[in-house]
Amino acid sequence: MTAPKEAPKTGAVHPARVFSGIQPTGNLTLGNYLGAVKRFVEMQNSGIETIYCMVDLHAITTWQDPSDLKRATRELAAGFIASGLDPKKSILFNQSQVAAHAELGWIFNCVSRMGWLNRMTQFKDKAGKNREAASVGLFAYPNLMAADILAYRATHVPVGEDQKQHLELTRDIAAKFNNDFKVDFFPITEPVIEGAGTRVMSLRDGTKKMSKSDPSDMSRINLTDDADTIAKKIRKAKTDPDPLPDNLEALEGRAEARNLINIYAGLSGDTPDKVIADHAGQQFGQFKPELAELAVAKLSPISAEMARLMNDVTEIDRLLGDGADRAAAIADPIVAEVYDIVGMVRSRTGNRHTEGNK
Ligand code: AQP
Repeated sequence: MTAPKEAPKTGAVHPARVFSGIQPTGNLTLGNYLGAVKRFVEMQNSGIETIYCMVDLHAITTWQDPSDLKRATRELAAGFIASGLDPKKSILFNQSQVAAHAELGWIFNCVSRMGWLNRMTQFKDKAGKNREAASVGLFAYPNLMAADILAYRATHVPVGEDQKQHLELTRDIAAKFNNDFKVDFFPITEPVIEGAGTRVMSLRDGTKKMSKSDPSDMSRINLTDDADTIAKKIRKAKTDPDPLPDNLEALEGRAEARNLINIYAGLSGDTPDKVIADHAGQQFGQFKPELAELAVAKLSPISAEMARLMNDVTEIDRLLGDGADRAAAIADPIVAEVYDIVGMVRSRTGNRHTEGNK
């Protein structure tokens, strides 16, 4: 992609800054990798300022065992670095170490509207039938996500297709804040949803997104899977008996087949059009081993590097602490200004937000 130079217009010019996050709720999946992490790396390498976060405060909107959460956070950091994120080029940290996220999240709880949150399909999906038992945090999740992004006045957010609605809400919150307080403070953030991997589907059901928390491990490829497991999951992936056609239109109604073509394209860097043209006429018995070989070639070095990094969690914690210091240095003054705009008196000696007081 070409590096964006500045944010979409709000009046004020905001320099381009990229923010995105992933929940440490289990193993990174191929969906997270193709839809998000691979894009994170491309944006980092295009020279824009990039900030990437393990959103542990988001993770606890559904139950997480505390020791599993710590391990998953460190493993996610290892997955980021093994996939090509460089802690010297990007700011990498876990959300709870930077208080500005929770602080701005509260402000946005007071800006955002119940009616807006009621329309969020992710809440409906995740809360299921028993909405009364869902945490308040799960309902307010998109407000905290808006805070994650806007605490850095980030202008561009690379995500998978499933996060589009939440990003629209982030734009609505930014616009309402600017309007309510008669300021031109927050940029109207641009989602970056590009490429073949923006919606990777379950290997067991081509109409459901591949997800870390799917009860079936066979539904997803984890970045920690070994070569045999990856090959087995692809071999057993649900498909249909027909051969591959020579164009994408002819895959209409064949969700599982379309998903495997997209995965191949995401991993190879080719377009789905080229992948289908190259494999036209093949049965899945032929196509699946080729896909498995490609997936193992791309993912095995990542899983090996993750395992190596996980041997030294002290170093991972050090990197996260360093990233959090750098993140706080950007976010704290922004949240200080927000508090001032909103009308909070900040007079405590040593208060990290006092500088923003006018
Ligand atoms: N299947 C997917 N295809 C493309 N992109 C995906 N992403 C997630 N699944 C797919 C993208 O990964 C980023 C991080 O997602 P997240 O962990 O914050 O939450 P999620 O979207 O809810 O991901 P999961 O895997 O489904 O997690 P759980 O199971 O914990 O809810 C986002 O950019 C997302 O678009």
